Amino acid sequence: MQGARKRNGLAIFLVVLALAGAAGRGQRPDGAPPRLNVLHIVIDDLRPTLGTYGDSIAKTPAIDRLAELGVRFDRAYVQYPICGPSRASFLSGLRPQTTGYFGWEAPEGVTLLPAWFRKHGYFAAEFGKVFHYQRLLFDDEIARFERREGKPYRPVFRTLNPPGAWDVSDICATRDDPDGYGYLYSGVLRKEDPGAAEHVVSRGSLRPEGLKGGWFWQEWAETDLPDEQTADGIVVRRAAKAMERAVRENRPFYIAAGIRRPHQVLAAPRRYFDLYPLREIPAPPSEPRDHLDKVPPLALNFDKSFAYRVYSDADRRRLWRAYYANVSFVDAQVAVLLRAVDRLELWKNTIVVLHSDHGWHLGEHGGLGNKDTLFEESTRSPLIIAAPGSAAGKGCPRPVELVDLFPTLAGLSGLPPPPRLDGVNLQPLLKNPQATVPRAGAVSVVWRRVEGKEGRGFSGLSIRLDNHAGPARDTLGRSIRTERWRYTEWDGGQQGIELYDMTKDPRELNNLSGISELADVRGRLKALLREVDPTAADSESRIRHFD
Ligand SMILES: [Ca+2]
Repeated sequence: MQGARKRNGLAIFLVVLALAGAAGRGQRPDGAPPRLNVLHIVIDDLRPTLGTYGDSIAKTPAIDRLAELGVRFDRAYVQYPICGPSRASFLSGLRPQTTGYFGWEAPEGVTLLPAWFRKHGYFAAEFGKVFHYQRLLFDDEIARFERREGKPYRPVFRTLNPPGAWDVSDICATRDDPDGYGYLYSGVLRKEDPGAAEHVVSRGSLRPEGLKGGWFWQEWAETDLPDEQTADGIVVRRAAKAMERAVRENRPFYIAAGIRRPHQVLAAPRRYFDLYPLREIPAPPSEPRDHLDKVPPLALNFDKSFAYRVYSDADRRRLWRAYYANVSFVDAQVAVLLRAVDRLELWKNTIVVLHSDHGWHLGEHGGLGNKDTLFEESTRSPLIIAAPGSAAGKGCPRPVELVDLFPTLAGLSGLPPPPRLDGVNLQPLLKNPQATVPRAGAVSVVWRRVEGKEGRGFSGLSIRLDNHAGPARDTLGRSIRTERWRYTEWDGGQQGIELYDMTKDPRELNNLSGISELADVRGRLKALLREVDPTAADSESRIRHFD
């Protein structure tokens, strides 16, 4: 009897174990197919300077390989070309102007992508910069304490995730991180970072005269660090280990790896700089200098009077070289993740998605640096999605938005969408990249404050306005990109309109908004902007939490 009871107990235990295993692999009781894992690779400030996007100089074999395994979206746009609001948007599936939230922390009262997967039984983990994080600055209590104690200063970071969004949230850059080198996340390789400084073998910077603040200050550094001792190298290796763990534990996973480069400082191991001899970096293409005459002042992130005074062509070639070097470094870190997917044989049941949080200016339009404009260089992101059953090695010409990621990843994984989302499910485009989607344009916005005869953006630099703006108020620039056109309104059009024919003028050098023959096109795009972004009809946009 006792033996039978034992055997029965063992049988029950084995059945429970089997059921638990089935549930753990994401198999649902209704016999639906197992849920797919998600590997979400978020790169910081990466414009599509990638081989697969047609850049003949970039050496990016890993990302090119990913594109061969999935669909490359050739017209993917961010909803806000600044880290914090962009990430808050694609991780909530809502536009900043829907939530009224344009800051660094997650919007309140919304469903977040990792939390949604977690709620549906997934193991959700982030490594590196996925949500934005906050550096506790020099006057932080800990830093003050360390300085008082004579200890070396190392920046302390904390994630701005809401509690409970992830099972594991490891930004790989904490003061006590056992692997160290997290401080290379620092915006600047400060003298106070002795560990960073001693690994820098060469450095350079561009500091434009007359432009205060760090907005146009471009800095790069060649280091002697092996990849695995860089912050991004640590991020991807920990993410790979987390995938291993989830597989071992039979849990479907949503794992996000946030790679910090090519964000400033453009610090990467020297061998990546060696891939790009300066003599092989071409001079940037010239621009008609008068093209800015037709550009509204708020479209730039500096005053027009600075145009063509910021960087020389020689400066820009050095900057491009550093950017390319960092892109190849990033590519090598992506390779670590893809090798883990190979090794764990995960391609059959895993979605791999890669994109940036926005683009980056490298001196276009009279010397723009950074982001925070509505031009193509700032708003366009690479986006590659490789999912089981998706088309492989195809490019998709349809305009899509990062806010589409939430419904797409949920749909691919067999999860219901949360009740409130702004994006559309891109699954039809993954099957057939030439299919049509429910909307025909991608919308991006930026904030500007206007006061008196001046405007300001994130950079804080004063912009003289053509039209007197009156009392201080917050406004938005809103831009819609279709396959052929880009149409942009500043302050509902009061501060100017732009219209570019992107097929004939991909560098946006000829603003056609004043051409009367195109009045119909302009009117159609104005209506389409309001259709995709209903808040555009409301000139008094809700703008909260900006500081
Ligand atoms: Ca960024």
